Amino acid sequence: MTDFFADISPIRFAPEAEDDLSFRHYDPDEVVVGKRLEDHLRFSVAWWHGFAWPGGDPFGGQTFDRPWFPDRAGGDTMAAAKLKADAAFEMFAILGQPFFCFHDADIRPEGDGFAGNTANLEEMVDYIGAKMEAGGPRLLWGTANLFSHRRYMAGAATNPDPDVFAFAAATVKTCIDATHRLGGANYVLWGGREGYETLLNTDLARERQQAGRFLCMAVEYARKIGFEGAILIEPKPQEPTKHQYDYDVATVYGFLKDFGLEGEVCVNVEQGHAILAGHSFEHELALAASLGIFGSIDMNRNDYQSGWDTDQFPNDVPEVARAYYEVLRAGGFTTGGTNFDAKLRRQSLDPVDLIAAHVGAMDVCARGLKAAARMLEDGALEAARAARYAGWDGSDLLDLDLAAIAERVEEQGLNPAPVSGRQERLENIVNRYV
Ligand code: XLS
Ligand code: NI
Ligand code: NI
Repeated sequence: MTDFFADISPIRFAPEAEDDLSFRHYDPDEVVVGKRLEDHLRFSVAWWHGFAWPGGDPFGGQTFDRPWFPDRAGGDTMAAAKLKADAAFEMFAILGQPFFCFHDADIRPEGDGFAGNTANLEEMVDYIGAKMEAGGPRLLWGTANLFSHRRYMAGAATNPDPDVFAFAAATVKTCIDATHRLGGANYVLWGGREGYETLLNTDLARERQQAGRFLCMAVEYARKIGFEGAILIEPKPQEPTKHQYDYDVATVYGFLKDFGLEGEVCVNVEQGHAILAGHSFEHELALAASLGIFGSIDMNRNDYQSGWDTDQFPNDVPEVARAYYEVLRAGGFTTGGTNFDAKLRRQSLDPVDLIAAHVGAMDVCARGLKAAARMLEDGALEAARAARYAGWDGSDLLDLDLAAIAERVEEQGLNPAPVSGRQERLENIVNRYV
């Protein structure tokens, strides 16, 4: 037990409450299009931003004062990691969300090389596993941090040094093991530093081959040990390297096709990454669904003015509603969920800020999902879409060749008249619900 969240009681659904620590829109048991909200949204808390991030920015370091941070915990790094886990599970009990996510480096202290890291990870997996068995949330996904340590400064799988590739591959093995042991629903690989700063020192073709082989190895190993969860790539166009190899959903799909993994690996789409790539979140979700690779989401927004990954908690209901509309159209989550890969602003110092951030985000998502469900139930958007393409029903046009089409156009004297796209009317329909 810590006293970090000392006086904060479990958050309840209380739409009329006066305080800011109640859910006004998120009632886990409310049934929306045939499913409880909790089962639709599958909320997850990210260990790294909530408990490991010190509050730094490019101009200054740590602003948060957490008892498990090295400056307060003394030399016993394993005791500090356990204290951090205690606080995390105390927050989970307050929020009542069904899932969490972690990188190896979030939950275990840095060890002495690979063997030390692995021993620390295993000890922390036992510690966390016991808390999960005692009724804590489940693991949405695990992942490996292959980007913070200086050994990875030139990438992990795409590193010019094969020893770094080996260290990273061995580390991914331990992280898949950990995820499997904790019953994870997915395993995620985000590109980290898989990209480059300058072409002048980069063999792009070779690095891409290394990344492809690395991913094949991860998939083969996961299946070999009987891990049944989904394996997900998280696209991101830039940051930390200038050009990341997993730029966006379309790029990742091309990469998967190239290595024969399109049936094995899906995507974890992050809202902020979509924006960095110059897309909307809903575009990336719709594309992933249409390619059959939609897996899960990281629901954290970017500041539209900043041009970098600000990882803010969601607070824009119409934007969130448009995203969940695509999630619902795709049939909803199966193994995936809504992970808040979001961090506090660095001035939000108090433990209660962390709770309030998640409470607000869960409420925004609940409002968004309910609006999306009503839009879908209304049917007007889907009916308009179907009507727009109705001319294709029963058409054999795509089976013909150009000459046959030309003949037909002439024969039938085709002279198509333009039809309204009705965009404003459709936007007005959305506006009824958000
Ligand atoms: C970074 C990513 C990262 C992944 C997990 O921008 O969002 O946090 O979600 O490695
Ligand atoms: Ni991100
Ligand atoms: Ni993310």
